[in-house]
Amino acid sequence: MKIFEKFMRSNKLNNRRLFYLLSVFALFGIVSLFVWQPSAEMQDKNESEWRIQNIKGDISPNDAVPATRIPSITVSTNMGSGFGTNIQNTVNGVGLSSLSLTATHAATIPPNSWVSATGQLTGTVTFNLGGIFTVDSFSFWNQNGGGPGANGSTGIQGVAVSTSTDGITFTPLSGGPTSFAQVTANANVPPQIFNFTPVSAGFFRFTIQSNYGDSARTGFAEVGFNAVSGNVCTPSATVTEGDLFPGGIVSFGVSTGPGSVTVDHVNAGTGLQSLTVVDAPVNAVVNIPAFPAGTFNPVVVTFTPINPALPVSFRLRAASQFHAAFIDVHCVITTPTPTPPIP
Ligand SMILES: [Ca+2]
Repeated sequence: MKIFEKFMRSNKLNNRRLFYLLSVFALFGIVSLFVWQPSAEMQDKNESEWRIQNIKGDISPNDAVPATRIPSITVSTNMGSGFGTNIQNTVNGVGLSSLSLTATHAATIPPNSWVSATGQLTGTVTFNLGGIFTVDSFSFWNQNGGGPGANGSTGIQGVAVSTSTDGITFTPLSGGPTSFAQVTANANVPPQIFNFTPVSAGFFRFTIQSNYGDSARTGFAEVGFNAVSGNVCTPSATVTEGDLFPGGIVSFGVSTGPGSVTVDHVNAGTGLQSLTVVDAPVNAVVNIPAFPAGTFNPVVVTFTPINPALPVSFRLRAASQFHAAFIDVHCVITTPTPTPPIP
């Protein structure tokens, strides 16, 4: 427990804070008992000094959240997790000075950041936004000088960013970054903020290609995504009889959500055989996901306004073998008209 003793000597703590810190040590210690023990993995001096500090700056993920930061993101990776870290530490706000997209992040330590399993330097990290949002920027805090690698060498360098509406088919993010900056500072680090053309997305993915020299692990501290407020409309949908045998209206359940229309064939008959856009959509890019012909499962159609200040409308045609329905989708203007200045 050399690190603990060093930590205790170098900090003048009142009893209350000491109790808090000891509680954190106790909780974290159970998980990380083995990784903090001397071992072959720990012989790297830089990494063995990855220390517990700046806990005071951490906040609870349950704090109130500003409207623009997408609040409930889950994340997964194929790179494993090292040092007792958890990939959720990169989206839950722990380590941030506030739950905002401009907050600073504390020095990276195991409870507030994520590093890969040993040797897993590249791979993917996939963020599930918890719904379809129109996203026009994200804030990224790299693994910093807090460690485990010295001077932020564990941080992500080369990266490709892609997005998806269904979590299966990913498309490169137009105008997205191809690298993240190295962060040598180890306290109160501001984010890198990346702006891009608004994209309708339910998922973001980082395909990590390199780090800044740590031969053992790659990691980062936090990411936050900015949802464009006010222009993700929940449309109205009017269902009318289609162009096949009567019975189209009752064959399909139709519901709407933010930026989406869900079409669900009743659990009988021949199922959903085709789903198409009729004529050119007005002011929208419409995405119809692939689905197995004859499915009885809901199919979620998503759309993004081309100009968020203008109305959207388009018509879908859903069909089974014998019945069809037209679904007219409308969004009114959702961006408030600017108030003229008072003379
Ligand atoms: Ca964090």
